[in-house]
Amino acid sequence: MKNTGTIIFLLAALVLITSCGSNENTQENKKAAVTDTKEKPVNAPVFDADSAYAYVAKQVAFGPRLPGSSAQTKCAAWMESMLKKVCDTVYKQDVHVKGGDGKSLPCINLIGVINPRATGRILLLTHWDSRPWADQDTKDKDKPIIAADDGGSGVGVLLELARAIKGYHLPPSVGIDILFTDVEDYGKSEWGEDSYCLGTQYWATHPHVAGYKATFGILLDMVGAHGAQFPMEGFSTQFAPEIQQKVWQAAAKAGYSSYFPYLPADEITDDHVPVNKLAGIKTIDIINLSPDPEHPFAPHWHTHADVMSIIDKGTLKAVGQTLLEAIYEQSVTNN
Ligand code: AHN
Ligand code: ZN
Repeated sequence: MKNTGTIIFLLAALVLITSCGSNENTQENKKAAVTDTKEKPVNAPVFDADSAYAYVAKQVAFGPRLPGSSAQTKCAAWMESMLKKVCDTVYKQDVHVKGGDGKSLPCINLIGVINPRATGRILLLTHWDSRPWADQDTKDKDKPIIAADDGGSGVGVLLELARAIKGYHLPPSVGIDILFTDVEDYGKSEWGEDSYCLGTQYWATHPHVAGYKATFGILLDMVGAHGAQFPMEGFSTQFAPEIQQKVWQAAAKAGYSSYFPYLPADEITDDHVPVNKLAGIKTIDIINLSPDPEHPFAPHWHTHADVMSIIDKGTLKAVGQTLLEAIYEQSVTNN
């Protein structure tokens, strides 16, 4: 017994001495190891453009998503069910907004939240409604457009992005909020700039969570067309130049500089304006623009040519992969 006790004592002393002697080193090693994990970039997941394309097709199949239509309620129910599969919490704002013509318009905003407790948050938004008029077309100007690109493409990209994140380890310090905003395109220039973006104006003054803030926001608008170009939209450069730089760098890193040229472009009154001005969240717009200030939008814009055949998987991929790159890059710098 005595011998055993002595042996145990000697062993314990040995362990103590050894650990004391190497204490500093061990601490340093630990620190180095932790720093290594923090600084090691988490590779972004792969964006599946086939899946994004299928989501756009599904949305378009509901028909024009006009305020008060059954396509509006059916499409909203589908988007809500899709968000519920890949987000931790889903909020629905089922309200009425006032159109430029004075009409009371049903408006459904959906918000999907990933990692709700994270204080560093990225807001990703896009409108999902269809323009009720094809005013840029030569015929059937008073009929609604299908809006595959201008209303469908952003939803397809963001649903697929959320699905990709769900199957991958997004660090818990990064939160993602996906806002599908309604009644963006019920505007006319003669009614004033404020006649656009009604759903976002509502959300920016009545956020899904009181006092909601995000670190920054990214708006997607017309991100699916063949031959799309995303130069640096002017209001984004004014409101959030550092976010614009970050996203364009992410595009370059992902290999999509040909879609995201470092070129200044027109200022577009779009959903990012109320998010910046009313919600106070630095937000940029990724929007298909031509360098010609006389004709800033693509030829299919607000015409009956805005249908599935205009959608290109290569464009969806460029935008989706760039966003994933920017998000997972953020997760490195956030820590
Ligand atoms: C204006 O035409 C003033 N703004 C463009 C906003 C918009 C409409 N984006 C898509 N459709
Ligand atoms: Zn539009």
